[in-house]
Amino acid sequence: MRSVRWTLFCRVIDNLGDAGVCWRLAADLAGRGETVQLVIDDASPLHRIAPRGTPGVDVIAWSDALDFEGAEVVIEAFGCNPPERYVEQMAKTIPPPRWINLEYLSAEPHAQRSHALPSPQWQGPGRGLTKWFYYPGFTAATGGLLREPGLLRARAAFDRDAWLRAAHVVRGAHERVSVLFSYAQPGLGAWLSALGAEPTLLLVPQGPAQAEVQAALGPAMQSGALRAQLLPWLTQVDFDRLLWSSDLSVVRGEDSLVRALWAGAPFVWQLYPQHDGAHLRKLLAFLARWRADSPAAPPAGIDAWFQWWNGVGAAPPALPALEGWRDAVHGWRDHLAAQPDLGSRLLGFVASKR
Ligand code: TRH
Repeated sequence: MRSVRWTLFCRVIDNLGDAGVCWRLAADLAGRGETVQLVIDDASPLHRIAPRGTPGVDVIAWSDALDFEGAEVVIEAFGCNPPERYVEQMAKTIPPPRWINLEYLSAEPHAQRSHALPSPQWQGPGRGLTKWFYYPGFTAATGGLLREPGLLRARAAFDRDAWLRAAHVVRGAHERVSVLFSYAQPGLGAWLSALGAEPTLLLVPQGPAQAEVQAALGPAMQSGALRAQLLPWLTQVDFDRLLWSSDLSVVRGEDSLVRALWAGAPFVWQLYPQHDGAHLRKLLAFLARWRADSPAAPPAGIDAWFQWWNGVGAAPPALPALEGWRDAVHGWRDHLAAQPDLGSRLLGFVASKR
């Protein structure tokens, strides 16, 4: 089949997630034989999470003087507004490219309502074009979740101890592994004490949690039966494997959330905090979707645990048993894995708009 030429625009607003999602999508499409140009205004996150790039993806610096060079599909990530001159050139091209606005992942009802809606451009540089809303999501009525072909097979065949050894991590025979990829957490010390009730190796990827863990544990980097190890930058591929190695993870933005789901181990999601509380509405919608769709219900105590990680309540609640938690993650993961992934749905969507 002929490959489609895609141009994907990305602006880095904060953290790693904007670049992380765009890179994952670009690499996923390229892995399926597509040709992708990723136009990004700040490539520094990519130097950390994808330093060697991947065949089929060209990374290009964002410039207002960029020319439209005949891409068949133009994606702007998170309403980032491609340069005016570029959009003007898109509008003058016959046939014009298909233009898609890739939105943030959410389980809230608006994602289902707005997915795949057209936004005809009556004015501005793109006058005459139609921009399509594309909402990732957890149901068949949305754009789905990024899941590269073969990901779950690789997950099932994964050898955790071999990967940990190669990453210079030595796990004690009876230690469980926990991963902490979080924003600030004022109650972190209490959480570390709760985890330290059992032998635990806490692995902390790059981010603000590293300084917090160091401050809470001191130079010994231990609390009870917990010991912590800070990690260097990992490629996105290895970041997945880190989550596959974990018995209990804390993840933060939308991209690591999806990867924690595919990892299939108990996890907590700390959302990017917003002053108007929008993150809590988003969290509740996520928990409700999980409860509705997983054949094994999340155990009692899960909601309180997720809420505590998102600023609700002073002391951390009791840690729910990991077995039931794992079953509930597996149940939802299998339900989600039975649906087509985002890349497949996007290819179908684009083909239907030809
Ligand atoms: O970095 P994030 O906190 O991004 C967030 C979200 O995107 C959110 O929507 C946005 O509003 C906010 O930023 C400003 O978390 P997220 O989405 O999980 O992205 C992290 C990415 O970084 C993910 O692709 C994994 C990658 N990563 C690596 O590949 N290697 C590493 O060593 C680390 C620490 C991260």
